Amino acid sequence: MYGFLIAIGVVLLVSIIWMVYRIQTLVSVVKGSDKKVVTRSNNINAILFMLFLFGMGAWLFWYSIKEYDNYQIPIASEHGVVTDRLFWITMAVTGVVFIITHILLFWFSYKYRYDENKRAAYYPDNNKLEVIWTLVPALVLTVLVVTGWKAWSDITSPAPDNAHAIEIMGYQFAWEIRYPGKDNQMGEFDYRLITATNSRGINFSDKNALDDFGAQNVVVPKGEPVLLMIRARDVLHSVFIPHMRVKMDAVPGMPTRFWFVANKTTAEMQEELGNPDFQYEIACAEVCGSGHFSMKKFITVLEPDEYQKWYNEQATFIEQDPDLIADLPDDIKELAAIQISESNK
Ligand SMILES: [Cu+2]
Repeated sequence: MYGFLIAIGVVLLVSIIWMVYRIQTLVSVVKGSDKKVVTRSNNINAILFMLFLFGMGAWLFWYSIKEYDNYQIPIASEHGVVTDRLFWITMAVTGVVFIITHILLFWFSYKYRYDENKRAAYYPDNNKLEVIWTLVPALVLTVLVVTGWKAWSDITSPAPDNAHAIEIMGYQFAWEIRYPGKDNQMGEFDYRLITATNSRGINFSDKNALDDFGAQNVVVPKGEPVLLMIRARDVLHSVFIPHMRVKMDAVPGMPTRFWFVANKTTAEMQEELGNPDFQYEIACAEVCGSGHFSMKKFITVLEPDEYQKWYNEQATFIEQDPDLIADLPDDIKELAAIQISESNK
């Protein structure tokens, strides 16, 4: 509310200043001294253009250098190398064009400001020039878009058959993680089944759900494909794993996915960074409400054999809370009992 009032105040203040300026100009027009005023305000504006060019330019360079390390965090996934290369190529191409065009934009505004003694040259068109400045950007953009599209379709294409499926569901304000259990088949879900004890809405009458289990944090094996099955329970969220260069929206009612191969274990990254406390982080990259900041999880990358060991040690949802299937038909309960006794062997 205060922000809104302050914004209105600023708008009013700016319009008052502008009105005063207009009145001054009108007065000088009436007095017949308007030419001088116009020349002076043109000169002031021309100088402001140059000040802006150098001021903003210097700030931009300073900021880019200061924050450079944040653009360069170590990569821990296979496709991350491709994504980063694309990012820097695009940055270089658009950066060079941005710098040249902005220097020209501000420099021309300064150099060609109003001058009584100058006459503009009549130069209506130049077909050759127009063809060049249409074709060159079109070609460059086509190359950028096609390579970007290829990288994108590699990421979003169906995951390999041997991929480890992991479900990550966003809600206000946390993530819930689910593994498909020994059968590697994720059980169905339905939002109508969500209760206080079944927060993910898992459909336990689907036999694939009987061995599903939850986890506090995401654990994945190194060097093997991982498929993130992403969904949201309430509003838009976004799964962001900076070191893996993974980012995908979590959309209510429209599951999304992202598959990747992590290629450095947490232990290896801790060694590389010289930081024994380092953990890969998962953050929510969609401002999803007042508790957005708390949507933080860790993702641990283990060697495949360590991962298998961890995987086999997890207790299923039903083992932890047998009431989940209390109202279901007897054959489901029997199946669940058989699975539990097998896993305890
Ligand atoms: Cu969120």
